[in-house]
Amino acid sequence: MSLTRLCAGLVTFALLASPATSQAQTPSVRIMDEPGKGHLTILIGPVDLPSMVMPGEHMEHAAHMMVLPPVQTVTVPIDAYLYGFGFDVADADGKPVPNQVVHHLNLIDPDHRELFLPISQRIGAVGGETGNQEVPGAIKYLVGVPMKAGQRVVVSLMLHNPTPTDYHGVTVRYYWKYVKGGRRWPLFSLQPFQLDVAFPAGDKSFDLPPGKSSKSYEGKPAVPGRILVIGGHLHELATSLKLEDATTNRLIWEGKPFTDKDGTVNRLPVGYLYRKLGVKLDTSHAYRVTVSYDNPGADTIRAGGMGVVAGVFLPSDPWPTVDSTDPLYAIDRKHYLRELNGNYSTLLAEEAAVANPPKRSTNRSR
Ligand SMILES: [Cu+2]
Repeated sequence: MSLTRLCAGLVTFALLASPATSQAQTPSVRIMDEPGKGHLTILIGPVDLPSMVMPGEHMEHAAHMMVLPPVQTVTVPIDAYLYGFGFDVADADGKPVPNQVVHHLNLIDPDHRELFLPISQRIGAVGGETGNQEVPGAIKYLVGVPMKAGQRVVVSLMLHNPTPTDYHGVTVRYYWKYVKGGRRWPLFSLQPFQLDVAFPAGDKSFDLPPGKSSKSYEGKPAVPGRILVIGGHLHELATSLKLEDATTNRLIWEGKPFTDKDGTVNRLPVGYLYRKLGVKLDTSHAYRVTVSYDNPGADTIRAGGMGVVAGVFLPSDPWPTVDSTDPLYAIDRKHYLRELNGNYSTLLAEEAAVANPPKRSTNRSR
């Protein structure tokens, strides 16, 4: 069994285990400005990562070694426009650690909404297969994602170690490349967006039945504008990820996963749509993300699937603020803070149980 598929299967297990690990070290999350490099850097660690690979043993036995540093919120120190990102991992001695130890890193802005849903905005996500990316060429001097000093960012990281080597004192360093705010340029403020087949809330992984299957989610954008850059994330055995205008049945983008020259599976091409001035989104239309899988085995792969389109959007209206009293906002926030676990229907059931606790029998002495 391949590591990628296995690790995907471990996600749900790890989320249910609380606390995930007993660490001798206390990992922290901090953000810092590195003006010399033009980097706004988020550091998470240190964390010990013993190898999950045990000779002659089945990998499932190592599931408890999924490492979840606590979810923390940091405050952006400067006004900046972001035009790219990257990440690397180092051990206690500063030696490089393979990027594949990062299972998922999610960066969430709790004060701005998503394009297609009234939930917190996803402003960054990487996994071991994600390369470093930036807006190419001179475009970065024309566009950027605005960040304001004082803005909050929620940082959620899941680590594992599918390599045969133990790593100690591991720190993950995620950095945004930026140009300073307060200039005449960038001229255009961009917004990141995601449309996930497992929206509106809850765990983003789902089971893969044998054979061909697909999963979709549809939403309407809150503001009109243009998609300039589009890509996404999926898991092994995926055959396609696409975004369509569901109102007109027009295909906007389709990505077919490929294996790159380094042998990394599940890479998706990134579409730079600005060459045709982007793809226009209309608030009266619904847009649909669909991921397709083909599982050649006889068994369902638990939590083996994932499918999310992510991109950069040029809104033509001001970006709407969040309504923190919206029930969907609240339930999504509890999920990313790991206060609630499970898929959307599980979350709804848990919320209902809290609101209407089952009546206790009267003859029980408590
Ligand atoms: Cu995934």
